[in-house]
Amino acid sequence: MTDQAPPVYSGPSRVLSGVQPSGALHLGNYLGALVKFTRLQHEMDTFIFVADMHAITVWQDPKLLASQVREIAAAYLASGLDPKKATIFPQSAVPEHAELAWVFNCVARLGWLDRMTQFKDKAGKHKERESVGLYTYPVLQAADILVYKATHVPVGEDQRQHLELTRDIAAKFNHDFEAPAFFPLPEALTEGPGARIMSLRDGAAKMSKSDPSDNSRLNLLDDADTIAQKVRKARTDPDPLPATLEELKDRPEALNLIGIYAALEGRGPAEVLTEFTGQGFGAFKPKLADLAVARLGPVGAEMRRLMADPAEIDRILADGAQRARAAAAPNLAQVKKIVGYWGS
Ligand code: AQP
Repeated sequence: MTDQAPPVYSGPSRVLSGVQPSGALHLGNYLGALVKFTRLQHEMDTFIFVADMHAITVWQDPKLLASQVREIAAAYLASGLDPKKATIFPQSAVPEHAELAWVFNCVARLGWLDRMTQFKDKAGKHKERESVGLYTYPVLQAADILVYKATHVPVGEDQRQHLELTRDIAAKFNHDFEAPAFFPLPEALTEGPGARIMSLRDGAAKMSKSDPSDNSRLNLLDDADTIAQKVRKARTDPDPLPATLEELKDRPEALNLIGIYAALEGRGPAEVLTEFTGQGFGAFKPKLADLAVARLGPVGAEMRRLMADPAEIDRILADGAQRARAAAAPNLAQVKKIVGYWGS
């Protein structure tokens, strides 16, 4: 008798990812996520959402939320997402995400969520004061992905652990409900330059929208002078740049700036280092500032142009939401049947 190989998911390849409308988009979001979305839309069926349900896990001003959603949509479009190729939509406009999240809340184990480092980082010392939503955020994330049976998820390195949880939830659902290979085990696409851009003020902290210091990040909507000033003020050290990356091991701020330069130019960091070996930051920073302005300036300008016509952004989002619902609804209907809901 031979052991039978477990069945493997055989549906089509699909990309899903999103960004929260929780503040100004920065270089980390751009390189870690947006640039990848734009590339992947030419390779696979692509769904990109604005994660407004995730955003409200921490307080968001209701008067601003809808315009923040439009701003993220504008950033997607300005980065090169084509609404005819990719389905672009607000998460809250597709209720199937929340419905599947409830099922997954009953599949995921408390012990799995207790291990999530992002919750620990965001909650800090006072986790009992945080919303329940912030705690179960990775479960909703699993539903976001699996309601489309997405197979590939382009994200920054910080999201890797959440993707592992998504795989665990998919595998446990398939196993518990005896629905082998019903859900795919999605792959995190984290590789590539820009997967982990660090703060300009602290080489040990990631660049983040919620960092209270605006000088810690380059925002997509910063003007050229602001970008140049932030790069000039970026924390560094007095030593010249060495010949090898190995020698930057204990100089996280310097390593970060080299990494940013490399990611913006689409080169490897070792190659960039070779070009600047022996030079100090007085010489390197103006070159980095020029490069950042050249890359981010046109994206910011296009975002401003798009945001001047909110009705057109709303039209794109409404169309995307309709297409997303059409893709999600049959999968959710199957889940209801598998779970055994009344009337399914
Ligand atoms: N510093 C980063 N380097 C590379 N990628 C990053 N991403 C975020 N920060 C970096 C990636 O951007 C995508 C969208 O992130 P998000 O808005 O969903 O939430 P986040 O990861 O929590 O991003 P922020 O900017 O740090 O927001 P706040 O401060 O609100 O939590 C994801 O793919 C993420 O990996």
